[in-house]
Amino acid sequence: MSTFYDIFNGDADGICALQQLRLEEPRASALITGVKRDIALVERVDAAAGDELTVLDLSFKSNAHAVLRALDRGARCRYFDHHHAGDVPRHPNLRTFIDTAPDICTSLIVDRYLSGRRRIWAVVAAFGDNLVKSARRAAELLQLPPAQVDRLRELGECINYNAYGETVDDLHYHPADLFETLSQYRDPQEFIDGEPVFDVLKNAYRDDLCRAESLKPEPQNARCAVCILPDAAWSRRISGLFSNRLAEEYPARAHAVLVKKGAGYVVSVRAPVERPLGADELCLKFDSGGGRKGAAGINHLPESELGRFIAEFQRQFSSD
Ligand SMILES: [Mn+2]
Repeated sequence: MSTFYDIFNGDADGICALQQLRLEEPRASALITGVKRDIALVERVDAAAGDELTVLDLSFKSNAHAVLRALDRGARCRYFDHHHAGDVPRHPNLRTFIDTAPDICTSLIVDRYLSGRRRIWAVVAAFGDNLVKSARRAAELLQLPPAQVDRLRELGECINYNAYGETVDDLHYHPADLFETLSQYRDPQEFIDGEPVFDVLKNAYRDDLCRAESLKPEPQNARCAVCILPDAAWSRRISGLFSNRLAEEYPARAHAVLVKKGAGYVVSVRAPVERPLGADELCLKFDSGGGRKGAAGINHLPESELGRFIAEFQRQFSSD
């Protein structure tokens, strides 16, 4: 007997994309998902001939090897995504729907695939992926009243928030469980109005953010701020969203958010929004550092390197 596998990112975009598909094509399937940063998920599937894999919101590049292995064994695969894909091979059993345009998320790709039949979930997802303009454009096509659009935004942000953490133990809900709960609702408004899980996420998101905001950034001037969060699940859940908030609130300032981990820190650096340069340059000065010009990180900064990091951070962003 063949098995259906739904393999999806645990964030709002992955979950809502699957919601759209399964409302249109209901089927019992094995759910393979994880925290947002777990993107090599296809390798967890032990596919056999006749199995069907649906992959959502996971970079093809990070899963190419596992997809090819499944295809070699005689499985079929449908692949929807918006991240950098690398080389996508041609194979009679592989259908890909990949669009890396910056204003597109996976749920909007699925929306196209379904000719807009479950578009309201794509609105939720696009807000979750912080594609505010795209979300509003999709909402306009549905002629939704502004107050409802605001609620869909909050829902998208809460589902997205739930996916942040180092492992699923940090999360409030395993993304597979969250999908199962969501899948009982055809209309997101009913989930918002009647589902206790939504209130849990909304309150937890607010609490985590309050905790982070109560910690004063440490060495600070007009150009840069460092914030150190403790070794705790709430820190790991909120650090990314907290960094985004700081960046939006202080667009002229660079931010480093450090989360304590064992004998060191996990570091994320955001260059000033107004001048998104140099974050990669800074992080590459440290072992396990890397990233892009505007946003970069260091996987493990030993405690003994903290002083050097702060000095380099200030040097990077304090000069003209
Ligand atoms: Mn996405």
